[in-house]
Amino acid sequence: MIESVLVANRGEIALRVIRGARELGIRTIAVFSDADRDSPHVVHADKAVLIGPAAASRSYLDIDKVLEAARTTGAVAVHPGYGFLAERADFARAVADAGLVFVGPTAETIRAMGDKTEARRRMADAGVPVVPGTASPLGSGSEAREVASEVGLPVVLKAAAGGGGKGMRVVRRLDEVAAAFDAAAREARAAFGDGSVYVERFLERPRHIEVQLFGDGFGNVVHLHERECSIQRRHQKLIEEAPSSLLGPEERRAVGEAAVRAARAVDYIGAGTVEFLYQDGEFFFLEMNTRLQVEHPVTEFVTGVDLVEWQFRVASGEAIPMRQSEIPLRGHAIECRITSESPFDGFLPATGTVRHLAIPGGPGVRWDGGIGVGSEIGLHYDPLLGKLITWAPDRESAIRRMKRALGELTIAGVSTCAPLLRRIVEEPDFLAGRLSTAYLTEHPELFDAGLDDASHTAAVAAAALLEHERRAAVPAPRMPHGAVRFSDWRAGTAPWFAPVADGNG
Ligand code: MV4
Repeated sequence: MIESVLVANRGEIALRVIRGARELGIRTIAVFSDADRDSPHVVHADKAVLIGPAAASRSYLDIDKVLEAARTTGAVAVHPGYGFLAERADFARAVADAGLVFVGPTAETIRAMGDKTEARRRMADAGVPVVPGTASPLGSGSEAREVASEVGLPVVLKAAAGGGGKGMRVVRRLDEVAAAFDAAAREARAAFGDGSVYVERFLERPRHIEVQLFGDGFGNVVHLHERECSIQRRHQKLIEEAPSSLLGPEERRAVGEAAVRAARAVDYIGAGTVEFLYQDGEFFFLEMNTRLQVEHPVTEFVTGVDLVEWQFRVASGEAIPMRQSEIPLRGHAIECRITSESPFDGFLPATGTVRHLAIPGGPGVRWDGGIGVGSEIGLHYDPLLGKLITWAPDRESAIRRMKRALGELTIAGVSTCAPLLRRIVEEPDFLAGRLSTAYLTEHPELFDAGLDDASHTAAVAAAALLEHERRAAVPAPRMPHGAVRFSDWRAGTAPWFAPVADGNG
């Protein structure tokens, strides 16, 4: 087993990786920016190195600073987490060139899968179904038009260097294809420094299915079943689950086998994910992500596998400890991403200091967070504060458990998307599993600020506490604000009106 690891990340994923490493007896080294001096990932690591100012470009994205920290601390491995440098082939190469172990696939695999047209070619060659479209970047607007008339409208133009929905352009009329191609190429050059654009047939209401993969470099490649991530907003996932409620055993086997073929085609080592679009009984390869994903805990819940442990084992030269047939699929898991965004205010990024934190617990509940009381939430980094994950024997009970857990969650001091999540887990289409990537745009009513929105809750709570203090002439007990609903409120009946002396505070 590797002796030490530098975790080149921050927030909840840095903490998740540090926890996994510590369980294996691996010495952990955190890196941090000026903005993260007191962050949980810094506190939990054996050692922490300040690598620069708050701006990510001068700290978490600075390859030289990260490698320098690895050198001065004697780290033997580097775990990139997700985001930041995780899918930068030049970083994986630099880590290897410095004589360190990169906990992830080879630089060549990362490079090949980062080029979305090369990925399509490699997958098609390996017999993995891809969305009908071009196998290489388009040369001109008129070529784009020709391809569009062959594959049929609507089509989508995508940046070859993009991914994750960045720079996508849907075109519904043949006479608009050429102009859209020019605009997409310009945008791609500005965003990625590479203007290559390709075309695919556009699927209108697909579901997003992704398969968790693992390879070990000894010829063993397994999948750990699928996740469904159909509840997204502007390509940001909000809720993920495992397994998908729409696949039968036969389709599950087929999509798993296709993902394994995909991984074998690129000699995949470590944890990876193949994304598919599923529509009308057919699935198509979309992208391959060469990292551990945000939503990996739902897979851990239903398989019982610790994916970070497997990453460290494989990076240490061990084989995958299970055969395909031994990987369980048990029950159902759901993950809600808790972000510092105001859902009823156009998802405006929210800032503030975390003043109070109540973390849900109990059977089948997991919290992967990266904040503590006193954490200052700014605008320098991704708004993900933490993830709430629940498991139960079936989907319905996992959702019931999520409802209960969301009710226990309080993050005071910064607005979060939790109030929207509380609505989704009660919405009939979500409960029935009627999901698609268009779910949120098809449910605008979820975004109506209603009587139970955050500011009403806060106002009612404040009024109730003031009244309590006035009547009782004792300090008011703390109260989980997630439990307060305007519509439930009755003077004198809520639990926080019980006398403090009874121990109900
Ligand atoms: C598509 C598509 C429909 N047809 N490609 C968005 C994220 C990026 N990974 C690819 N995306 C899509 N590609 C074709 N040919 C629809 C989407 C898409 C989507 C995909 C997954 C999850 C949510 C989505 C939301 C809107 C669009």
